[in-house]
Amino acid sequence: MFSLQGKKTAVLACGLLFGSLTGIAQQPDQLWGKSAEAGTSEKTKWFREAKFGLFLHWGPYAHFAGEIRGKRYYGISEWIMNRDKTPAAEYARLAADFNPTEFNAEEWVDIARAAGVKYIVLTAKHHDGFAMFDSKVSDFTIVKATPYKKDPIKALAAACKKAGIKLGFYYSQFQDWHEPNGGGNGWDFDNKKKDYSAYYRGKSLPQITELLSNYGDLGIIWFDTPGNMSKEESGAFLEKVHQLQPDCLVSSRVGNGLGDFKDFGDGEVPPGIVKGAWEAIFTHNDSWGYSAFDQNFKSPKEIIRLLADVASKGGNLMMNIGPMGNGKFPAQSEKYFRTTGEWLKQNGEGIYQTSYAPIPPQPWGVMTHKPGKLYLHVFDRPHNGKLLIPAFTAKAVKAYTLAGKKALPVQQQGKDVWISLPAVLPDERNTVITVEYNGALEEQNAVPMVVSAQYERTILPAQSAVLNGNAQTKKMTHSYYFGDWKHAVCIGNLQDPADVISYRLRFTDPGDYKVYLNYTADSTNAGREGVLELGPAAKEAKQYPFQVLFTGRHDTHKPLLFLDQAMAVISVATPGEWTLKLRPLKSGGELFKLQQIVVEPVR
Ligand code: FHN
Repeated sequence: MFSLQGKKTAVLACGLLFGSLTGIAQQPDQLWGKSAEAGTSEKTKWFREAKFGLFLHWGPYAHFAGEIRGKRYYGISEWIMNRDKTPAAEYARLAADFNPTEFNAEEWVDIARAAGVKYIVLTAKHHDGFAMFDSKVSDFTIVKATPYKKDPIKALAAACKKAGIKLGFYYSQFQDWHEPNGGGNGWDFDNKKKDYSAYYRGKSLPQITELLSNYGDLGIIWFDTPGNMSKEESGAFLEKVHQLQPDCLVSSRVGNGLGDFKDFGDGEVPPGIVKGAWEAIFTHNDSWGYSAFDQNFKSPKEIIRLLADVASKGGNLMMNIGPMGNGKFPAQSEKYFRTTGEWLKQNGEGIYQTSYAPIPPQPWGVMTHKPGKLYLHVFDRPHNGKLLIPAFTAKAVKAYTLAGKKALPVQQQGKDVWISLPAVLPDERNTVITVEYNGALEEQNAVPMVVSAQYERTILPAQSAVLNGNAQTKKMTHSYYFGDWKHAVCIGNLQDPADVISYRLRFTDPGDYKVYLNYTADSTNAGREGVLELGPAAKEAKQYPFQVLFTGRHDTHKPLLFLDQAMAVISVATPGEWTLKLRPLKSGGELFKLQQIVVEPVR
């Protein structure tokens, strides 16, 4: 039976979210929803083109800001009631102090518009059961249970309509810690006695009806944590939304493989291209709701690069802000989102309405694509200023910086396109270069990975390896405090000498390179021996045996430590193709969990 207690809850919620996603690297053509067209239907067009959304987690937890009943809780702040096991009646008493007198919907939408987001999703009801809108079916609402007395969602809907920004509502359809029959609160209410269907009939479905009836046209209903809902129950929510507003999209977290678009795990970017309508969801710091103790705000550079990375894989980035209890955005959120928007004003053409890159990521950055135009998102300038695009099957015509339209010299030799960069990148966060081409730019997957002395290091990620035998990619999910999930794609299951992983490398510069394995290993792995084999493709490889070191035990609720262990120094005499292979030396337990291989030029 479903039981949600403290930390376990988050694991379970996450398990539900992540369970169906294992092996995503092997599912590039994944579609979702009720029909095969769901991920690519006309209905999702606006969403697929939007690329950047704003998530807002706002409720009484913003007023508590990580501290309740004299106790501080680090980690995601919207879970404070659950972590504290605050009795529902007492939480309601404390929530009565939530009075966001400084909330101004026009100001929020002004920031959203300046940030360049195309849609906003606000928590209408989170797991604490508190409705941030005027609901007739519950008294636990901002209108009836706080001195604020107004409906902020009404104001937000009006401001979004005026600004032409799509509005969506987050709604926790299963977890409701305020209600005896809602999911999640086992500290007040006996889980065994719960009648979930009474809850759906009495509160969730009627509130969904209110949201879809009273706030104009909605872009999205963003369901979350479906718990142990049956397929019929998830389907009833989906149908209710589609019946009331046929164009409104439903998130995949309605459960049971349903929904109009796919959401990946919190803080997760899929390792490669994913086709169809999907979203990566991140929060600006590490908490969704406002926490006074969380200062880990992503810089504009981090947001801009993340946005480009997600777009290069074909998806949207929905980035969250946790407004404060008084109704204002944290100062850093407002500032860094506005700065991101300034970058988008100049470079939005390379983000909005683009599709995934036909060419894999390069040491200098990632790419997005429109017919006839390839957008290079350059994060790192090669030291010699010569940027290489390999596997370019079309004819490059011209190249220029998207911001300022400064022409750049282009040379093409077969499928290699070389672009000469200015001495200093105009935008060190992400300089976008447009390459216009004639002909067809074909999707390329099996391209050797460029390794060059022109960068400080080249990363060979787990997801780019060719796997043999039992080798498998695995997602290692972990958190720091609580619910602030991080994910590392790793290669595991290397148990036997036949479990080999390999990479094709293309060295563009001669010289010496140091090779590091970046892995995590527990006591069952430590002491195992492996061998790295490296050599020019046409010649016999040299072997570099190694022994695995202990780095720590994997615990979902603790930081996961990865070690960079130097394994080999190689001398590359002439540019050309090399092969890298890695395997256990003998049969036995798993070698380690390998996150990436790092190749660093020796200076
Ligand atoms: O439990 C929630 C969490 O509080 C937050 O709302 C996130 C946002 O995606 N969703 C759930 C956990 O995945």
